Amino acid sequence: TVRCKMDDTARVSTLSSGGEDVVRFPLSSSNALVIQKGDITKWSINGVSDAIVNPANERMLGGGGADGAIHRAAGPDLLLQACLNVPEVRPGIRCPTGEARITGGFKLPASHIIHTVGPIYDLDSNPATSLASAYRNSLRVAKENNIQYIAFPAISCGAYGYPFDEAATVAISTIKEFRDDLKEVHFVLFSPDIIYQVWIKKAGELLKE
Ligand code: AR6
Repeated sequence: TVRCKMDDTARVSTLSSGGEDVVRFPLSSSNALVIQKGDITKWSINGVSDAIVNPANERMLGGGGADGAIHRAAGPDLLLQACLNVPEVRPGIRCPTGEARITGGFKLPASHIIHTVGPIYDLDSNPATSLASAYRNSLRVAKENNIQYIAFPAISCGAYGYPFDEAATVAISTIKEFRDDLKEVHFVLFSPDIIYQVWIKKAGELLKE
């Protein structure tokens, strides 16, 4: 059920991706940004060319928040082994901040997981650049692997402390750059509810013609 009222820039539709309050923003004639509430571990469009993005840390071996939920839902042993197979670039580091790596989705409904690492807001000297890189590299890895549908959480907006409004600006303006490369880019936003409201408002502002 769609409970919120949107302005003319948004067309409301329900998708079979398990979320609530789904709002669709057309990016071009052939693709769209979709914003919804929900649990990203439940998301899938076709289970073949779809990927969820995991807001991981540089070790890439699991953690709390969405990362913990994704590892549990994918099958912890299977996903941990796949992550261990990702080569270290420095001792203990598999995915430096702003970069992205891909693994299978194992027991998840989505076929792939793209692991990326957002900035720790208070420790990064240029958090907006790092966050934009995390989105951009996730989208690039998706494209290289023929992913057509991708779902992001609000990277860095939990444990990593990124202010929601600033994060939404970076997220949505970076996705705009990729408008022709993927069929649909989704945001699946979990908690707190205000993140969803901030994302919808920002998409309305940034995606206006
Ligand atoms: N589906 C969608 N979004 C979720 C889910 C879910 N199942 N669970 C949480 N979120 P966080 P970060 C939201 O902390 O800030 C981990 O320990 C959450 O409410 O998961 O990038 C990693 O191992 C928040 O809005 O990621 C790293 O060490 C958003 O996802 C560190 O946390 C991001 O919160 C990464 O921190």
